[in-house]
Amino acid sequence: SSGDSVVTLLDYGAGNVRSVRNAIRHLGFEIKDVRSPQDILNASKLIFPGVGAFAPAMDVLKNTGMAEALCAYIEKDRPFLGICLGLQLLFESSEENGPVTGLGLIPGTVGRFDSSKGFRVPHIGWNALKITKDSEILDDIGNRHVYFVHSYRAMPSDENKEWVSSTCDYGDKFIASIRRGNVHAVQFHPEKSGEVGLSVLRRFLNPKSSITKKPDEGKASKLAQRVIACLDVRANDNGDLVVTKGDQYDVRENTNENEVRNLGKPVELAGQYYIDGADEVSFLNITGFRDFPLGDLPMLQVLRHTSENVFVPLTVGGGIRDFTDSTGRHYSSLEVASEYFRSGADKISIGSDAVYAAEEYLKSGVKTGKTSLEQISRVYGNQAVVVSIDPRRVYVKDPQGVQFKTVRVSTLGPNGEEYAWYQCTVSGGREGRPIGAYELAKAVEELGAGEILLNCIDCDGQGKGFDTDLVELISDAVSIPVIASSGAGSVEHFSQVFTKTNASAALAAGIFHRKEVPIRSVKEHLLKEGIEVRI
Ligand code: 1PR
Repeated sequence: SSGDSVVTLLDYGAGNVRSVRNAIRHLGFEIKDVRSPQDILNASKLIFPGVGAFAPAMDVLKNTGMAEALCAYIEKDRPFLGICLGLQLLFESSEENGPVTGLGLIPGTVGRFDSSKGFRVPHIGWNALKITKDSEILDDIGNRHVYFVHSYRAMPSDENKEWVSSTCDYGDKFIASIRRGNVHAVQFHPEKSGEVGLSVLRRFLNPKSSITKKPDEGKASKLAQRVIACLDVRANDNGDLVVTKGDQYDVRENTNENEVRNLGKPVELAGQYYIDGADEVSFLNITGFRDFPLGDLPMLQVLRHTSENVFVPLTVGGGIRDFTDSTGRHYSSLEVASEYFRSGADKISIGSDAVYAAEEYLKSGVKTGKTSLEQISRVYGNQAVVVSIDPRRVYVKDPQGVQFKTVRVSTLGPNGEEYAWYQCTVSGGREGRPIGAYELAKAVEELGAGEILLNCIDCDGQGKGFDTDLVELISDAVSIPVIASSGAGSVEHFSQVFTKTNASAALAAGIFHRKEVPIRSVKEHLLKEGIEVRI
């Protein structure tokens, strides 16, 4: 094959680089995988999408001789693009479980974001950049947002300023990209940054064909509020996977047949939402609590196909737990999650199993390290682990004596109750558990959740707006991002939840599936209301 259309990919097997592969192929390039240090030295273009944690990545690079080859390749000014950890590893050291020594090509230490400044860590979401020098690959970015997901960052200094090509503001003004000659690295994820991200990759892969123009300097922005499209997926009675949508979690039609409501095909709808400007797409395998997902190969197929054309983050949930099949073969929740990641998920979300884990943890006060939540976040990082909460409102007359955190509700209960607590449920809302959403949220944050998807059974499918009492309660209780879900019926509901609460994202399903409110209208409305969004 002609050298020009081949790009060499350094994948040391620590996680999901499927989306990077998909993006490269989408742009018409072939991928050659690095098998030996020599492959690095022979590359004509090298992409290094670092995944996982700093220390294990450095260990692999050193033990395989690839660290030396990488340094030699970069010192010769050969075309290089590092992504995320692939940027951080170029620095002298990192504080991540460290200090740990890095490749030492760029002066500086990679440190953790300081969550005490009131900024949620991990930094997840869309920001614009401040371009500080001509870096060619960023020429199409201008004021547009790109997608970040990380807890550690490198900071600009006098020592490394010749490298820094853009910065981003998130509590700290950190390094968003570096460039020296043919050597580039970005902290954000071009493979997950929509069309803008693809343009970054295209300019790296194909520098000659890029028209040079004076780059727009951009302006660093606040973190954009995300709008997420959610697809509840399950097999219908014919065994076909369909996008369905419940009414307070009841997904069956009110007909004699009582069939599962069918709102479309998962891959098609996800592709449409990407084009329409969704900042993320979530799939929830809503019968995963009873059907084993690895027996449910169509769901993995859905992820594989979706990730070929959807270049924003994908989350998948449902059925992530330990499982023993009918032949006695045991699958750990980590294996289930790994299969989801390998198939194209960027994040997994855990529902029922996180409730049991939180109950245990609150009872014993001990982190066993064995729960699915802990295991998956240890291996893939907490930014890859979402906990999905399915609470139901329980009104009370008097908060005194209620053992769960109550809120004063903005709309009185059916018997004039002024207070409520939010009871967590498992198995798709079928069973209430002795734990509140507030208690659960705090516990799962400690156990390693990186984000909370906050549903509300009372509001689901009602189109009357988000439960802002609940969203306020939870988003103020934790320092990880909270996604408000359930009840969106109009564009105003989105601005309400963002102005009344500290939600980082808002998710909707029904209004998008029924084409009642397009994603674009939601974004335009938020923009008009002065709320930062990615357009
Ligand atoms: O318990 O780990 O197997 O995960 C099961 C997952 O499936 C959980 O994330 C749970 O929320 C979800 N789930 C289970 N049953 C249902 C159901 O509807 N019968 N769906 C279900 C949850 C809520 C949202 C919905 C929003 C927005 N659905 O996904 O998309 O409420 O809807 P709206 O905008 O139309 O109001 P496990």
